[in-house]
Amino acid sequence: MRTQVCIIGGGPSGLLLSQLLHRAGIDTIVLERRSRAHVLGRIRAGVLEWGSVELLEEAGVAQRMFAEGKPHGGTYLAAQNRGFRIDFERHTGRRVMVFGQTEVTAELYKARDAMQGQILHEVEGVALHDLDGRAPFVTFTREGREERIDCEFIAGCDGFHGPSRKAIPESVRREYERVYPFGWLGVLSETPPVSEELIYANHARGFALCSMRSENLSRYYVQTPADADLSAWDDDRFWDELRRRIPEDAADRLVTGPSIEKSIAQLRSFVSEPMRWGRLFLVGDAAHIVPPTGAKGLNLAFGDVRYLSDALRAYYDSGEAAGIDGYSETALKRVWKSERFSWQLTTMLHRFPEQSAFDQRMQEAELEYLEGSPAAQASLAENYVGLPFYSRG
Ligand code: RFL
Ligand code: PHB
Repeated sequence: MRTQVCIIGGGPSGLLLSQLLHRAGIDTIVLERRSRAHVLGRIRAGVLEWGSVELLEEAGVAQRMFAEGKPHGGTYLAAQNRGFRIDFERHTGRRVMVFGQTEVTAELYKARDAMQGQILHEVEGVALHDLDGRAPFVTFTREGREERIDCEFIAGCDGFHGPSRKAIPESVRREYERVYPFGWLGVLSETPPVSEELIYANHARGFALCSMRSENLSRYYVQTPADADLSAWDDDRFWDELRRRIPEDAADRLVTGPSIEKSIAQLRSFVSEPMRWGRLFLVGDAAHIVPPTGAKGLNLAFGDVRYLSDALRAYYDSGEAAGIDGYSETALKRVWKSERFSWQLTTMLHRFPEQSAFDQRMQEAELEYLEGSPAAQASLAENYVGLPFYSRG
């Protein structure tokens, strides 16, 4: 097989890149290790920056998002039962869109199918070759047969555990990492959300988050120790714990019900540099991970997709290579700013096992400062709704 851009990974990054390139007349093949049902069964992100919304619009997959998604003009932060609101619209003139990653991915699959996009599922043993030459290729096994795709570029959209990042020689790669000493236990339930907007709660028992997918689908999280055992968390224990950590008025309103999904995610900050090596470009979670506290992971991934699709379009339209040559540097600037924001919000809102009395006071002071300072609120809002693309800073 032959294509212009071979895309490894059929998650949101790989599918969106494939869709945008296809609309620009650039041929792609997507290789995905899992079945489509498995990819669509993963419950992940819920909040899209407006820049992500616009990119999905440009890709022609925004119709259902605009019909069913909910724009949010602010969010609540709470500490020890007291809450205050950060008004995104007042501080930035912008909003975010609450619409699940699962739905975004489903819409992307539909659009790729409608355009006869090639997505090969359940491929095994994907390996990348000759990345530093002019003729890279990818090998893999499908239905027991060895196959090969020759291409001009490879986009590594294969998430944190995929093979693409590791195909960059260790002598070239630099990795930066912080693993947090806790995880998030997430529950999805067919119940009305407790609040119209999200609630991020700092509490002595640990962080909690109230989010949602629709009028009758809620997504809640509580901080757990890093080694927490999912089987020890039945629904009753989860709801009890959540109720204790959120402001009393919200706890009184909370409607509980059976969980329809429950999982634990470890929290991590991670960046691998560079994001380009030869003819390979890393995109999304393959290159960087943020803790979910700032709702940045999927949005950062889509930011990479925007930079890379612009760069490849310019290259194929007019031979202009500045975009692809500068991809890593341009993308990393925005990545590090989102890493900073996600780390800072995580540090401000979670209980750390080794937290000293001093650390505790710092957290309280930071939250009080935020509550009282329009400048601090504007800064949080600016980061939460999404930093600009192609800015000079
Ligand atoms: P993905 O989604 O991991 O997709 C990678 C795909 O590559 C496939 N793959 C392979 N394919 C072929 N060969 C191989 N050897 C392969 N190895 C892997 C995988 O099967 C998969 O289909 O990465 P991508 O596309 O870069 O997308 C990134 C996002 O999924 C991720 O950043 C977000 O989900 C993070 N995230 C959030 N981001 C937000 O912007 N807002 C949020 O509110 C938000 N909440 C979250 C989150 C992530 C969470 N978890 C579980 C980590 C909440 C949670 C709980
Ligand atoms: C979610 O709805 O899953 C969600 C929302 C906000 C976050 C993280 C996750 O910061």
